[in-house]
Order: sequence, then structure tokens, then C-alpha cells
Amino acid sequence: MQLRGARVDVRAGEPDALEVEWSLAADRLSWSVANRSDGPVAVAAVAVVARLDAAVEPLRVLRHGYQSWSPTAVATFRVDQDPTHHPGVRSLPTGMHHADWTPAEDGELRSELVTALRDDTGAVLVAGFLGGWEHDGTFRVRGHRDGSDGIELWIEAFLGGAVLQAGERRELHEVALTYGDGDPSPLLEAWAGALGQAGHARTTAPYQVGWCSWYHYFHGVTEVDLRSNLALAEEWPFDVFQLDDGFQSAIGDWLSTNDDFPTPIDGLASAIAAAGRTPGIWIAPFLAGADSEVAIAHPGWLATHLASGAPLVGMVNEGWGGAVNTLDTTNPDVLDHLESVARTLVEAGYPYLKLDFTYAPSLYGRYADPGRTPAQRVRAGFEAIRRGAGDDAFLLGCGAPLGTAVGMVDGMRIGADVAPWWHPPPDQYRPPGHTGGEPATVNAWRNTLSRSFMHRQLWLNDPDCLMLRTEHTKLEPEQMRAWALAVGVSGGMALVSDDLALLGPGARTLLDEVIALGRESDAGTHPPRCADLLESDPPTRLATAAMELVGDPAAGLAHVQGLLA
Ligand code: 9PG
Repeated sequence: MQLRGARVDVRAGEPDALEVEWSLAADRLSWSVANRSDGPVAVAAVAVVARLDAAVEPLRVLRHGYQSWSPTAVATFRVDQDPTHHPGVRSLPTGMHHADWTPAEDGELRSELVTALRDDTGAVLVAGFLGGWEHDGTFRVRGHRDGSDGIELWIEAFLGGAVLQAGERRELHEVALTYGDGDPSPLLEAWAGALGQAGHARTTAPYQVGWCSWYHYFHGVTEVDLRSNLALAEEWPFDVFQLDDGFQSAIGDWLSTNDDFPTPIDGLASAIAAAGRTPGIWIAPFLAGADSEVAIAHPGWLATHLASGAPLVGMVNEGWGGAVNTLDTTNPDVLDHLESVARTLVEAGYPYLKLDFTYAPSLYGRYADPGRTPAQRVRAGFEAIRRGAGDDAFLLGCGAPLGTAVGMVDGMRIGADVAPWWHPPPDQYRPPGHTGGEPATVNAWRNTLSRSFMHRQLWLNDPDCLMLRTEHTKLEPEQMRAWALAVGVSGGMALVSDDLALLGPGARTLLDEVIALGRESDAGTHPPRCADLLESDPPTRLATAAMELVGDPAAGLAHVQGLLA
């Protein structure tokens, strides 16, 4: 497989006003875009269209998802479709899973930030952007426009309509190209290492063991629940004790609690610290409900819909009473506010912050500074939070466009939410065309295996929580165990999310097993590798030097073989 530069494609208000300088070497694309006109130009995307010569089909393509929850797995060119190529697709629920939420072309496959291609001879190409904070990067595999049966690889810098002023030139993130044979894992690791180096990735936090309130109590959590689990935690090896969604007085008002939490946030942190645990707390920093004090006091802080001028919806969530809006992270006052919220939370006693729904400012809309790309808007929010939280805080990204957060977060959710079921039940909401991003343990399994190469190259992978209970769950005991083993072998963060009162000695033994597997994997010289990454969706295998997880994700069964089994 060889890549030859062919041409440039620009999507912009005035494409002829733009000059793209590019050089495509064997191992790297370097490029920039400039506005050569005497007026502003809005730029949607700039692409170098390369020919993929001598690829023997069928061509396998790793479709890497845009944000934490977006499914990442193999697809076959000319067989599979992009999920947006589906009737009934609506913008928000599917748009949150791509940089560019306009539907893909018929037959095109796309991958965000990085991709791995393997042809029928076993030849492998891994292509990955070496940055994700100035703009997003998307790979599109397409047939030739001329109707010949060749293949094009579009390497696209997505600027999302950012306005370039007259004469303005922007460097675009370089793209690394590497070639191999068979298993793409070493190349993916090397790319992640190079991106991590370019972005000063935070990869040295200790292995994390903890408790999280979400996957048993969900929105209904109360202070009584928090304190009763804290009282039972003495027997458990948790460091962090993290309160999730449900404590806040409103989405956007993170410093005040609701009626189910009579104690203010600093008092809750003191209670956790007094029990010898590190207090952690969840926020969705870039969202604000219409009923929040922040939105009422500062209506001008919200991003807006381009057409209607109404506040820009960032999420629709039944547990929050419906739609909530998006803060404008190009407004300096908003950034000051975010910095202050983070500082206040750390000062209140929370050195661990889970930052959720952070894709929101990437959404298409009107923002105070039209010159910022979607990636820059998200990045600015992360930077403000890091400024406020300080260098020592552990920040966990969630719902995050992955490339925007390198160097900002210590941990990153790399898959969909687990749930107390393996496959999504038939009545669970699934965005049309988009399966694999909705809460279900099989969806967490998929990305835990397929994104394993990021662990300790870009951050600590957070595969999502363990659920060890055998009541109040639709997970079969074997499924609960299969997921726990995957978390262990991944080497990623190990957080329990049960009412501890439901757990007996068996759960404790399993957690100890997970931690032993996890510490062994986490100490390896390279991240665990997924042998069937380009063969199976979901993948079934994940190996370190010492052990291998072998699973049947259709059934939710797994075992570990090797030294520690
Ligand atoms: C709290 C939860 C937990 C969880 C997060 C996130 O696509 N969705 O509709 C969707 C909703 C919620 C969600 C993920 C996806 O969960 O991942 O750990 O913190 O928020 O509300």
C-alpha cells in the first residue's frame, strides 16, 4: 500500500481565496492554510486527497470514534456504511460522535484523529494527526471520483466554519504515516506516543482504584447513600471516592447542592477525606440548564443556534428534565468562570474532578469569537479548568473529543457507559444509525479493547466502572465477571460502582483479582494489545506480555489465560 498526494480539496465560503501549502512525504504530511483574499473567509474543512495505490481489497478500516463514548472498531470498505448514512438521522445524538456532523457520502468510511488500514495482503497503514487542539482531524476512505476502482484517503483538517481574517495563515496539525504488516498495534502505540509527546500528555498518575456513585444510584443519589457507602468502605481498597451526577442544585451550578444533599460540597469532601479517601466530584462544566443561576445571571454566556438565535442545546437528558444549553467557551468571562469553579472545587477539598459532556462547545452554533475552531473551543474550556484546578489535580475527561484533551487530563473515558445489562434492551433509546455509543456493557467492552493502545501514551485509560453486584442488575454473573476481567487486563482505572451493602466476599475477591491483573498490565513496557482489532467488532482479545483476555462479547463471557490466570 502506498500513499501518493493527489490534490487539495477545500470546503469554505470562498474556496478560491484559500491557499493550502502541503508536502506529503513517506512518513508525514505537513501543511498550512492561508486566506489570500482581502476579506474574512469561513473555512469548514481542508483536505489532502491521497491515492491509496496497490491496496488489495477487501480493505479493513479502523473507524476511530470522535469522543469518549463514540464506538471504535473495524469496518470493511465497500461493505459497511457510515452510521450517518441512515434515514432519520438527527443532528445532536449523532453529531456528538463526529467532528463534522454532516452525513457522510454513500460508501465512505470515516475515522477521527487516527486510523489503521489493512489490505488483503496484510499490508498496514496507520495514519494519525499529531495534534487535536487547533482543529479536528478526520480520515475518509472513498472510491475514486473518476469512477475507477482505486481508493482515496482523504486527510481532512476540520475547522468547523472558523473565520480566517484577510491574510491570516494557520499551521495545520501534522499527520504521521507509518507502514507495517499484520498487527497494527505497535504502530498505533507509536502514533499515540508521538501525539502524547507533541501534546505534553499527562501519563504518570498512579494506578487508580476507587468508588463512583453513578452506576447504582444514577440521578437519584442522596447524601445518605454517599455516607452509607463511605461507612462500608473501610473494608475496601479504594483511594478515590467520587460523587457523580445528582448532587448539584442545577446543571451549571456546581458549587451548590440540592435538597437531597443537606451538607454543602466542602462538608461532603471533609466527610470523604475523614474516611481516608480522596474526594472526587463530577461536573458537566460546559453545560448550563435554563433554570441554573449561571444561565439566568449571564444569558450572554450561552452559545446560540445560528438560525434561530435560541440557546444552543448541548444535551437532552431526561434525568435533567430535558434539554440543557452550551456555554460559549470563546467568551473570556466564561473561561474566568470555569477557572473559578475548578479552583473553588479543589479548594473545597476535591483534587479529583470528572469533567463530563465536554464535547458540547464543539457543536455547530454561534460563538462570540467566530475565529475559533470547534477543537479550540473545547480546548479553551479544558485549559481554563486546568488553570483553576492546578497542576496537581487529577482531571478525568468524559464525553470528550479525544484530541482536544491531550495534555489537559490525567485520565480519559475511552468508551460508552457500562450499564447493569450487557446488550442494550430493545426499548433503550438508540440514535438512528448510531449503535455502539449508548450505555451498555458490551459497548464499553468494545472500546476498552479497541482503544487499549492509548493507555499511558495519552493519559490513563478509564474503561468505565466495574459493577460487582449480583442483585439489582440484569447482568449475569458471568457477564459481570467478563467485564471485570477486561477492566483488569486493560490496565486502566478500576472504579467500583455499586451499593457496597449489596457486595459479599465474592465481589471483594473479584476486585482483588482485577487489581492484580490491572497493576501487572499497567506496569508493562507497552499498552495491552488487541490481536483482532481489524477482524472483529467487537474485538475479542487483549494481551499483555504475561496474560491474555479471551472473550465472547456476543454472550458476555471471558477468561484470562497466562501467568496470572
Ligand atoms: C452522569 C453520567 C455519568 C457517566 C457519563 C455520562 O449519550 N447519552 O445520552 C449519554 C448520557 C449519559 C452518559 C453518557 C451518554 O453518561 O459517561 O459516567 O457520569 O454521564 O449523567
